[in-house]
Amino acid sequence: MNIQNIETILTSPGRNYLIVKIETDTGIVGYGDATLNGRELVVKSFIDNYLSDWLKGYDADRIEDIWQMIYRGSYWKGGPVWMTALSGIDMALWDIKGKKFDAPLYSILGGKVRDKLNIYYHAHGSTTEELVNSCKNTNSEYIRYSFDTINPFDEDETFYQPYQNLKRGRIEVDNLEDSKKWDSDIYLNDLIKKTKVIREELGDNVKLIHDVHGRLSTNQAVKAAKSLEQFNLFFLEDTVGYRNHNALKLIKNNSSTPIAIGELFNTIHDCKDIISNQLVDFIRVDISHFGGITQVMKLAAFANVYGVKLALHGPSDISPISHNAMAHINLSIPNFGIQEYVEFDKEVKNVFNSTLTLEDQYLTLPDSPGIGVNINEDLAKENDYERKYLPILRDRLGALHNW
Ligand code: KDG
Ligand code: MG
Repeated sequence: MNIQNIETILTSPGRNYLIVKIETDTGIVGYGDATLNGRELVVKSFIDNYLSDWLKGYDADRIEDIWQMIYRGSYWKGGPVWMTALSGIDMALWDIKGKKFDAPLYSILGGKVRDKLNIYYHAHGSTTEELVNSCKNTNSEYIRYSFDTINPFDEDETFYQPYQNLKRGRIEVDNLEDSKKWDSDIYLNDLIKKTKVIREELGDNVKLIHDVHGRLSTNQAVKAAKSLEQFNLFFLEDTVGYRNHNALKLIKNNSSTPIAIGELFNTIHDCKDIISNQLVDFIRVDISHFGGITQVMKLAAFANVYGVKLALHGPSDISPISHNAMAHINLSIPNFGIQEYVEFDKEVKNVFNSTLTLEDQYLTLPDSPGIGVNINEDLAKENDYERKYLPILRDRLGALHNW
């Protein structure tokens, strides 16, 4: 079963997604997700200009060998562009393998160890009242809350926090120069106050999650984890920048707040030390930037040795193909923690016809073969790419800040 053709389809049904399509000489076709938010054209060019011709004629069954060829077979490797391209190809090959054996991916990965998956819901508000209402409106057990903070010294200025739903999660700017303002001290005070109110208003049993987005200094992050300890979070995400592993040591030594990190990691080497040193409780890599199904399965096995659970990154800026692939993994590994999930808009669902179902706060998958997403290619091609970026952040004096 040889690879006959590899092509990319860049589509924008409300936001940009890059699909990898692999055709084989048996007629079986597989689809993968190679979307890198705001840098889609670079990944597309890497696949179209380098990887596609290289892999034509290769045996599509040899997924591990192809993975090693793209990663180890090249002197230059790693990084988000490289690993997103590799992830897209890897997913498409697993889709082909499932279709070849007429089996759902979870069955090929070892079979189900659970029947369904729980997810967390996103709540957001600018004022405390809006935020509490948004949390209540989720009607769910697991809530990831985020909020905008009004600058107390200038009420016309708001410090924005990103959150996930298709509209708001969409990258908002057309120009790389466009920036948003940020102040970590003011945000940190607001975080502690708002968390207290949410816990009081929603009671002891809801599981609360907050994403700091790496926007705090080490000392501020320690203070956040310590101060929030009394509110019993399910986890606190990305307290500090992604390579600051020593800071995680300080955070862990100073509080029992569960810690999550991982969406910016690209290989197992980025996180092996924090896992083996027990500096993280939930590892949340992004399947489409971390080497696809092949590498996430290896990470899951490694993390399981240390009792670390998976809470994979599941924003709306990766496509339903990634969400389906993650569900297959989560159904078949012992150390599933929780899944981040968003309901996609109708426009997206029309292009990506997915078998993943959300019902009563749980995700389930039927036993259809492969990853389980059919692409309406004609519709995908009608939705032209729109150039958009994530905004950059500047502090109140104008200096660049971690996003
Ligand atoms: O493109 C950036 C988003 O994927 C990111 O802001 C989402 O941090 C995120 C999360 O945890 O979903
Ligand atoms: Mg995050």
